[in-house]
Amino acid sequence: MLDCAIFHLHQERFVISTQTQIAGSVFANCIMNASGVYCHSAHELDAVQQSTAATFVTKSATLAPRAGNPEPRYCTVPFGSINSMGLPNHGLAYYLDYVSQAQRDFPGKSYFLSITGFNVEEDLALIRQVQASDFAGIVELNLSCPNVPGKPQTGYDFEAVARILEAVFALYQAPLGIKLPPYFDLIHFDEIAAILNRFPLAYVNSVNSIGNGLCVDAASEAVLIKPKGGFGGIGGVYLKPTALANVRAFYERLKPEIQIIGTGGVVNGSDVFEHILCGASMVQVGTTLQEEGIGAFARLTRELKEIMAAKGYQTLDDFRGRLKTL
Ligand code: RRO
Repeated sequence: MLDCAIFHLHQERFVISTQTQIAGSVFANCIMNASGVYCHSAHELDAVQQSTAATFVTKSATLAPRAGNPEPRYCTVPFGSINSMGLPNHGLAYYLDYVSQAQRDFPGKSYFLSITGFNVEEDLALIRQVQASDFAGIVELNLSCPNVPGKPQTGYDFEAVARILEAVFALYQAPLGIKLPPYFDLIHFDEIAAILNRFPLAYVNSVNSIGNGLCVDAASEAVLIKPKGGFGGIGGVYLKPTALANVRAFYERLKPEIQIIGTGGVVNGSDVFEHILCGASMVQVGTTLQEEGIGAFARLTRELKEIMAAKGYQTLDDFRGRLKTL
């Protein structure tokens, strides 16, 4: 079993576990998909289910299905990816049905349902639909989609974040986390963390893609994706230092009840290790999963365990958050 592999190191037997917990739910592994990758259709979600991933998060669901932006809208670049998908999804009812079936098929497993509205009324309508269902997992409210023309990223409007969370938690008391955009200024970390600490959030997921980057093909002298004149969210290797900074900054500022999910720039087991060292309790994989496919979960888990074995760590608690400063 991958989640309790036995490593032989210096003649000693180590049982290495990558088990973790989010909002009281136990997961056998700490690596899962990032919303947007392998989670649009039942077929893709089945593949994540059948892999060594901890669990899955769905594509961010809106009230009604959306086709998203015109193609091409995703492109791989040497150090990552650019996307302007524009929230293509099958609508909340589709993902609620899928999770409901998964809950029946695998009792005891917990799933993440990502939702996003275009204003607070839509957020509340989504939440009411979740409440009216048999959903028993963790809701992730996406406050950071960078790719809907004319719609700003909510996470950069701190007053809007406060208003949304006040309205949402007045209605919903079950486990709920938020997906945030990357922040780049220490004062912004202080300000947004002070707001988030007022709410019973289960977790903060940092980070979404770096919004509105631009990748250019010099040969054709053109942009790589069609929507918004080529502007799109940047993922992959480019994202890792920013993602780690956000995980660390929130780990240092949020009350301990608010856990951190680390997302951004995970290519190998060391990247997963670094996210956890900075304070993450779960690590999500986007661009690498898109490029490598579902086998990425087993490889990343094996590589993380090899690092843990070499360092003599048996559980994530042995090193989570224990980043040293100089
Ligand atoms: O669908 C998208 O364009 C998208 C979303 Br909702 C998101 O949260 N992050 C991203 O990079 N793309």
